[in-house]
Amino acid sequence: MLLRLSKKIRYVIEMSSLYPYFMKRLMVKIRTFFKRRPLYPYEESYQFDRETQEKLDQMKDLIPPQNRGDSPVFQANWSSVFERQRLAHQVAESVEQVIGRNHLKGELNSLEMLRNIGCVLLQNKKLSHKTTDQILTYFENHKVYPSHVAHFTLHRPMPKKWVEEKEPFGCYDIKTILGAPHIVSFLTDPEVVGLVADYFGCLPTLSSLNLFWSFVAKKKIAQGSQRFHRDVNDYKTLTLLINLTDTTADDGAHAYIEKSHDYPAITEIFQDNLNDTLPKDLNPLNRRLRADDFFKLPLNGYGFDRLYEHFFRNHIVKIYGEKGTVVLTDNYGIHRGIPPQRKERLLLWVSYSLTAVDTVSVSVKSQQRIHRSQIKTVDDTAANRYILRNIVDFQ
Ligand SMILES: O=C(O)CCC(=O)C(=O)O
Ligand SMILES: [Fe+2]
Repeated sequence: MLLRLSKKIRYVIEMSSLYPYFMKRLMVKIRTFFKRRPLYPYEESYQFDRETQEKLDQMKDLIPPQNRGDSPVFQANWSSVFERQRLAHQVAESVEQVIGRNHLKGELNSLEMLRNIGCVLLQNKKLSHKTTDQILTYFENHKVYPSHVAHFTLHRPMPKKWVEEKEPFGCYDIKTILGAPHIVSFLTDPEVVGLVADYFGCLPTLSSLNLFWSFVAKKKIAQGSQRFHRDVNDYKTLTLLINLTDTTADDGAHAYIEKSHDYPAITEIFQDNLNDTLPKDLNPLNRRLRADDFFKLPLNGYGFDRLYEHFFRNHIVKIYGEKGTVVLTDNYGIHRGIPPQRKERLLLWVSYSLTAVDTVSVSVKSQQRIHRSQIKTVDDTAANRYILRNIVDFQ
């Protein structure tokens, strides 16, 4: 009884640096509940070009709404990692049946690496310094939202120097991101999309696009997504992380627990005997932990950093590198951003999933897309219209 109480108290304390993060989300929910207008450019609901809409309608006949990430009743609370895997297969098969794969093919070594480890450095996709510098200059001249993603902001965008004094993160909305040079064409890179499609077993949907600053940590405390967690947006997700500033281990690295992305992989690194030395107050259950328990932790796995360190210390990799470095990760695997100590970091993320839309999953209005007439570098193909439908209006 006493132990249980002490565990709860410990968890509450452990979570304290996450309260501002959860508080902001709660405030956004309250705003939405009271029908306050979003503070970012938005659309009431996405309308798609006719061909894409027809395909989505066919998918509706094959996939029940609770398994479709673009439906408000989508259930991301699968009962186990095995259930998630089973649903992933089912949904991918249906998407494949409707959309096909368009002969896209990824590189085999990278696919192996993704499957075995959960993340891979895409060396041949590295952006040149000239490209990253042009992108950086563009963003330095735009105001930022004092938020980690634009649709969770509680304020309108403001000058970066104001935001960096007070906030751990600052970000841009989709319209601003896509207005930057070079970014759009990267999103439909056939090798990257092919790799994602091979991993999923179907053509992906671009489900989330974000570009944000991680500012130098004020009190050296990890905030929000700088604590270990899983991203649980769909039955399968992959995220491209593209550094737009130079990063080092202490300045802008992303930490990933190798092999934590699926069950067969985690069993390769899970050591039962580490239960023997696990401090009692770190154990969330009253029994020895098993590998599959690491997929069932509450709050998307937030708040268990010391538990992960105990079991997986030797498998936490820090991913960093020169500006332009591109990494593809299965972000269901346990990961975090490391709070920068001396130098801020600008990171572009591009998430692909089976059917999910990130704003639908958090019940806020979708960010405004860019119109196809504003992007000259992307081919107007059926595949591109489907993949990019949440960020580009092809009507
Ligand atoms: O900042 C990072 O490297 C990770 C961000 C992240 O995990 C998230 O936003 O969910
Ligand atoms: Fe994350």
